[in-house]
Amino acid sequence: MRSDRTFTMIKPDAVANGYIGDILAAITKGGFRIAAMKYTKISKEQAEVFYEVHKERPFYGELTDFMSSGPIVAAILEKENAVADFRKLIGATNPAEAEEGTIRKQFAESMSKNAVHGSDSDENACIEGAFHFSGCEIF
Ligand code: 3AN
Repeated sequence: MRSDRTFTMIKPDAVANGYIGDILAAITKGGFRIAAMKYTKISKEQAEVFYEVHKERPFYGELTDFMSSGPIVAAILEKENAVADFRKLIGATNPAEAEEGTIRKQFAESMSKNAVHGSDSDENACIEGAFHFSGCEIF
C-alpha cells in the first residue's frame, strides 16, 4: 500500500464561497503535487456509497444531502506521508477547533460544511481515489 498519496474534495460550501483557488494554493504551498483533479458533482446515491462508513451516524443524511448539493473539486494529492500531513494541513473536523492557518480554520463554515475532505488512511485514500478517477486520469 503506497503512503505518498491522499484523496481530497473541495466541498460544495467552499466551491460556492469562491475558495477553489485559495484552497488549491494552500495545498500546493503545503508541498502536495496534484496527481489527478476534476470539477464534478456527485449524486445522493454516490455520496451514500462514498460515506458508507458513516451510515449509522446521526449526521449521515445531512452529510450525503450536502455533499450532493453542488459541484466539488476531487483530487489525488502526492507527498511523502500524504494522509497525515494533509490532515494536519486541513485541521480538525470542527473548524472552531481547527488550528490557526489550517484550511478549515480559514475557509470552513461549520462541522458539516467544513470546506474539504481528507482521507483518514492509506487504504481509504486508495479506495476514494479509485471512486473518482481511472488509472489513465492519474499522472
Ligand atoms: P474528517 O472529515 O475530519 O475525517 P469524519 O470522517 O469524522 O471527519 O467525518 C466525515 C464528515 O462528516 C466530516 N468531514 C463532516 O463533514 C461530517 N461530520 C462529521 N461529524 C459531524 C457532525 N457531528 N455533524 C455534522 N457533520 C459531521
